[in-house]
Amino acid sequence: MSGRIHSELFKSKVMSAQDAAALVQNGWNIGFSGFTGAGYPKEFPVALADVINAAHDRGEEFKVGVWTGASTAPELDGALARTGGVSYRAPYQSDPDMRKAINTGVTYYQDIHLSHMAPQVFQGFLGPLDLAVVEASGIDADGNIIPSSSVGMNRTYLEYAKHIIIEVNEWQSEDLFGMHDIYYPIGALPPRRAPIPLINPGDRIGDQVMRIKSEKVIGVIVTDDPDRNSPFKPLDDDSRAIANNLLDFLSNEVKQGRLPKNLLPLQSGVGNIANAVLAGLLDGPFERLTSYTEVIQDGMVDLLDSGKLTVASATAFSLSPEAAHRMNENAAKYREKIVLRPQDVSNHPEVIRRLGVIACNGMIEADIYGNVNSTHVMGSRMQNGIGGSGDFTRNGWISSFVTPSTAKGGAISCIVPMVNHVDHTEHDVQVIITEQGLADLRGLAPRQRAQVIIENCAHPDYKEPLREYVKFAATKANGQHTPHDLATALGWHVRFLETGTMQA
Ligand code: 0RQ
Repeated sequence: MSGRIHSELFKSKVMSAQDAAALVQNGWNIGFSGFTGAGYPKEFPVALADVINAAHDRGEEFKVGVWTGASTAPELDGALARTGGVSYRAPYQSDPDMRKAINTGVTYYQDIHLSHMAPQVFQGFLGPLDLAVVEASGIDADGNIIPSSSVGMNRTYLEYAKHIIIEVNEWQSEDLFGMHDIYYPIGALPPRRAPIPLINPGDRIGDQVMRIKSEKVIGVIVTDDPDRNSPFKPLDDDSRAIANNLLDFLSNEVKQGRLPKNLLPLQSGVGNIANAVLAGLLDGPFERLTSYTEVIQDGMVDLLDSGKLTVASATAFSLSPEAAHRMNENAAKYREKIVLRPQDVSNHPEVIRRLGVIACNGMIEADIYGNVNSTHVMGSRMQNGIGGSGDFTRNGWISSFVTPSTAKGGAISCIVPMVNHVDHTEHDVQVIITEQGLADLRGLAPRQRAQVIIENCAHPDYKEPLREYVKFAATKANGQHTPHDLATALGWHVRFLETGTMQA
């Protein structure tokens, strides 16, 4: 029996993952914990995949809807996607097998802003939730859940679901207790919604544990499995150049008096470039930094260790194995400086706007007028999803996007005449950064933006073709505000699909 379960009632509900999975019925919607590979249930989804496969082998239909906080791991998204039994998936994923299920048309995917997921569930927009399966680092004597390495959608799913299964994971540090801040009033519906009383990134405004109705709990599973902690790639020259361009820009903002010396709360997306930006901050001139973001990755933990970052607010970790080990060993120390919140608080538009968050996210491509595509490859294929990038971009003090100027060995320009899908419109995007340079779009009209984006950000191989497009579009366009030649605007993508390169 696990020493992490302090409630007698819940001790009596311990069962195997297989027995728990056998309780699921065809057609159920299941809300799983998990955000960027942290705090997702590890054994139940694999057991559920076996149940689905066995039903399919018998020739029976068995499909489930899969709701999460954000991306999970091969044991959850991967295992379930491979069954072909996921009918619906929301809101963010990055698993190769789930991506395949979506792009082959097996799974319907709804790419919802992460801050919208909880309100949409409570508003009833996504239908009923039959089951919540949530990882915990423990259950206290009163039957409350002590969260693990992510909070994400857990509070919402535990409240909204008809049934609950808890995975108590002994791999997670017990010292995570006290790191979480579960703010309940945010679940209220209009007209009972009230302002969120969060003034500084590190403020604690809620509970340390999540309350549940014990009668809804149909099973408790005990596990001892690590999170999906992927190592970061070593920093390459492009990532370093992109990071330096952003840091120079921020230094100049301080010089111009538009930002205080310790900047404003930072949000940084996931991935290697974001980590390079954080590494750059470690060597940079800024002190007493704060962060109001959704994921805490290695670079942020290093910044906390160095004392350059005083506090980090997020909803989850996204750590390398080495940093996860460090976190597990030292959670009691880190919980003084780290707050993990539900994703509808970490990503709340009003809070982000009021705190003045500096947003920096990755993108697939941008067009010459400043529209950004974060999600689609060549018009139709889903990569990951919008995640929290929209929450932070529209509401940030400064909203920036980073990408290498080319992809696939130079066959693709990440600066194109027209994006093949728009996630972030020209109205929201203020700064675009590649290894070539930085385009500051603030105060510029579309035709002015085209000039700085092409000259500062495009790869030398694509600069002249982009300049030619601008000239040609001006002769064909039916207006000179955002001149386009609709017949050729997506021609570069078409050429890539037909020939394997955007180069003429
Ligand atoms: O393809 O996987 O086949 O190698 O796209 O590109 O360069 O590895 O970049 O991992 O930083 O991801 C936008 C996807 C960038 C990410 C995106 C191909 C490229 C590669 C991945 P391969 P990289 P990254 C916080 C905020 C949305 C969510 C978000 C993302 C693959 O940043 O998901 O911001 N953002 N959330 O070759 C065709 C192009 C391409 C291209 C790159 N122009 N055309 N393919 N690729 N550029 C986190 C959360 O919200 C949880």
